[in-house]
Amino acid sequence: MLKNDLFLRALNGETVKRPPVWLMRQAGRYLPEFMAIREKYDFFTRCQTPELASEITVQPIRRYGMDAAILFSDILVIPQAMNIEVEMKPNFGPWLPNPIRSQQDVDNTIVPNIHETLGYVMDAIKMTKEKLNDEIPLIGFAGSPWTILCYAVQGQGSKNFDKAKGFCFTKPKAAHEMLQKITDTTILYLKEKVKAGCDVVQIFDSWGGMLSPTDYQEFSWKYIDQIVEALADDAKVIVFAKGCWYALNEMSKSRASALGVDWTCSARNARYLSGGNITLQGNFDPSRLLSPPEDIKRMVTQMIREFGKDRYVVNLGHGILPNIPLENVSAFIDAVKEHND
Ligand code: 1CP
Repeated sequence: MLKNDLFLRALNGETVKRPPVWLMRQAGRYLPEFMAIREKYDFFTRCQTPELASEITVQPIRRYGMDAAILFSDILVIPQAMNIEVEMKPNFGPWLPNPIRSQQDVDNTIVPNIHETLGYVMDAIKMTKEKLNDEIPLIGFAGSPWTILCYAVQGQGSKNFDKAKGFCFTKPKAAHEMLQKITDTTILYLKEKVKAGCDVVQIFDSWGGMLSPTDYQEFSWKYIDQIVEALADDAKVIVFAKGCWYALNEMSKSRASALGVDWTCSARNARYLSGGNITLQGNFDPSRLLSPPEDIKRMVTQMIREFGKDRYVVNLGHGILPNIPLENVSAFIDAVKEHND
């Protein structure tokens, strides 16, 4: 039994005293204790060493006491396990030297044995659960198949993922085969993560908003929905699709326990589009954490009033930025914890 199960109760739609709070990308980036580890070990060493990954996961919890922890890892461990080389270049980001551009490239990828390729993630989960000592739930995550395909084809981050979109529109058969392979791998992976101890899983569709509403259904939602269906009996599933307010209605009919909302969609509109019954998560503008602490507190209170305290998880509308003052994060978390309407 978890000592603080507020997050799980909000995902269940139960009445709560205050909404739970955690921050997307809370592990890493802005914390000095993370930067100290980052100086000593390269990115994939941090991911692949359970002692380091579990330590980075609990760092923000020790400092701020969020209501959920998210495992330190990356969405790009999936293409890596599928036989696609992925490097993380300092001050540049992901770099995939041999991107997927043809049917032959798709054929060369594999749906891997999860224990052989990603066993280190399961070890990190087990070690993190020990460190968390049943205080709060642990979130495991994966990228959506579309968002993974974006990197696998583009070969790096991008403002528009033009090569990834071009691949889907000119070689749809190869693209769908690739998306299905990523989906199959992700289902196996997330099921193992739940078995290893994750209480909740979140699917990050960071680049879903690059697609038109029609293309979104074909190239992204169709595959996310397969993952949600496959996992729903095992764990609570949250779908965060940035820029995809237009899909909230369709998503609300799935077996997801909660839907993420970014800051371009109002609480009222998100509630309306999602039918009013499903738990929503979000949607503070990450840049708004640059505001003075008293402004942050006022805006958080306002945001909780707009979403309502029930069926709601307080979060940002995307990941926390690296340049946020530590006391501003405190103001955000404290405002939620002090909330009692
Ligand atoms: O050396 C470093 O520290 C590199 C920075 C870094 C970190 C800290 C990367 C490279 N990944 C991560 C960890 C990470 N990535 C987590 C761990 C938990 C946490 O930080 O709380 C998570 C949840 C992710 C997920 C992730 N990676 C997403 C989805 C969420 C989102 O922010 O949209 C995406 C798109 C990535 C790709 C990625 N990995 C790293 C970078 C710099 C990027 C983004 C590149 C781009 O902008 O395209």
